[in-house]
Amino acid sequence: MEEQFQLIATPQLKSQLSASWQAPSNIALVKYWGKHGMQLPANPSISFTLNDCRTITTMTATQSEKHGFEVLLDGTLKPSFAPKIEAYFKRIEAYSPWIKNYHFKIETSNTFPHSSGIASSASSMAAMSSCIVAMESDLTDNAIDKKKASFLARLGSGSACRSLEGKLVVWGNHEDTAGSSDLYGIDVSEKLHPIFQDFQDTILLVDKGEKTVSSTVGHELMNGHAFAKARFQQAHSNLSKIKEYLFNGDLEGFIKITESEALTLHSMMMTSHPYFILMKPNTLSIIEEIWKFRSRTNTPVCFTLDAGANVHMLYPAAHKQAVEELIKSKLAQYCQNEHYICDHIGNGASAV
Ligand code: 2P0
Repeated sequence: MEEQFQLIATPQLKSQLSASWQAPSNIALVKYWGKHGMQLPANPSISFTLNDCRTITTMTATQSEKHGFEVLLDGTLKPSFAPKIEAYFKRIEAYSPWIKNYHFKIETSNTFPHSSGIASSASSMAAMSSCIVAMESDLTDNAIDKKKASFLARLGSGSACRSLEGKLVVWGNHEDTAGSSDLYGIDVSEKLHPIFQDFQDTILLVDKGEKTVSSTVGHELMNGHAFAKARFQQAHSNLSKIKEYLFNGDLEGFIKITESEALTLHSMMMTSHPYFILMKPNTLSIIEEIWKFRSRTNTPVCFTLDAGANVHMLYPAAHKQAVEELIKSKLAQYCQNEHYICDHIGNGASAV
């Protein structure tokens, strides 16, 4: 299967190549937590593609005897990014061997604050993979292959493969999802009900610091986890259910699965060995306020969590004002410096 992404003939090299792409972050509804082999997910996941939280990357490749790269964030050299990018280049080299003949300058910037607790790995790996695929298309004269961009992004960071397309993406083999694959994300937004098309994601920044446990370690702790088998099965059935709700416009069903998935993700962390907690007291205070508000006003707003303390509030655009009032009056006080980011569903990666 992987072979389909291997470049067969060595293309005629050009002395210089360049590409500029942007890619957004995404928020999982059914969570990826656990992996095996070369970045293969233990269970399928589904996510909304975001719009405003993006990474913009320009890559310039100069033909060289020696492969290498330098990476700049907002114009400043970032040697600390090197190990992750080095590992990425090593993994993708089998599929795009021409990269070995170039030195890369990687210039990147994020639209969201660097230290916001929002992971930039999904958007940055998706943006970088888009650049690689765009340069490859320049070399081979083939059309830009977004599926390959998703495949390469996965090798950089699993969830990144869901950031190429909008608005709703499934990653991982799933019986009920035609065309689904462990190797790349697929766009399933064609049937997305209108009520979800303009969904908002307001990210309440409870903790902007570095996480105490990385996602990579968290994934590893699912190996041998006492509840792993049941959890992976549950993700398959939750994915079938949530797709049905997303396609037929069932907000109530959507809320149930989304919130349960967030709490299940964190309960896996709390029951792994070693165990850990990424939620903060303010995370729970916000969740309680959202539940109180929903039962008082019937507003279809729910929460989800990433691997961190921040809370993502999901709701239809029609309820923007009511939710904004709730945030200002009750929730902002639980955020670091009262900071939150307003985002919404978007369309994935594109050239800039
Ligand atoms: C997700 N997360 O589905 C889940 C839910 C966080 C919580 O995928 O090791 O950065 O690079 O493949 O993709 C975060 O893990 O992990 C993640 P790697 P990744 O979005």
